[in-house]
Amino acid sequence: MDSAALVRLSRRLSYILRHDPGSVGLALDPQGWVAVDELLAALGSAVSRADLDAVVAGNDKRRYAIRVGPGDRDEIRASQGHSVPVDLGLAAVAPPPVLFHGTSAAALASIRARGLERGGRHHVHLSPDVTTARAVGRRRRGPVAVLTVDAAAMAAAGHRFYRSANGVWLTDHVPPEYLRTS
Ligand code: HQG
Repeated sequence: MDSAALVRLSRRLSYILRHDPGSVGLALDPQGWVAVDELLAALGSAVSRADLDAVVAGNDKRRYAIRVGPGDRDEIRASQGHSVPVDLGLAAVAPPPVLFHGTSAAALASIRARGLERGGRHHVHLSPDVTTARAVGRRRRGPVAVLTVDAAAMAAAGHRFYRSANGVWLTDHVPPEYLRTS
């Protein structure tokens, strides 16, 4: 598979493993895992195990994880970003003092009023550095804004933080008082 085809496969995996496994007749287990051989069967003969491994290993954000599951069967899941109900089993951890969120400048008024909301995802996604946050914000139309989150104050107030396997920081909601424009 060439690199463009691998990117397309990654997008397709993201859709299946995060949002709609039923679209190809799959069901995830409660932690989001599905057997690799079942996934390959669902994807059809154009996708090989080597293609799948290339997407998992080569992915810029390490979006997918493969493990040896029960019965020695390889299993795959998305590391974060689900809209279907899954329990990733992440333990709450102390965050760094500040975290960042990249978004569209057009969303700022609403974010200042309501805080950062998780929308269709399970959590609000936060970045460990400004560069990553800016890249996340660039996915939106128009000018990008980067917000700084006072994670230390949030943690002190009892808000929980989680870190996904690929380094994305997750929390339920960021109230407006913990946000400032960077
Ligand atoms: C915005 C990608 C108005 C929020 C990235 C964001 C990330 C509000 C959008 C991951 C709001 C939701 C997640 C409020 C939040 N008013 N707008 N009160 N609260 N928003 O895609 O954080 O490529 O669900 O600022 O790298 O952009 O999928 O979240 O613009 O890690 O692996 O609502 O997606 O990873 O958008 O991105 P999203 P996100 P993947």
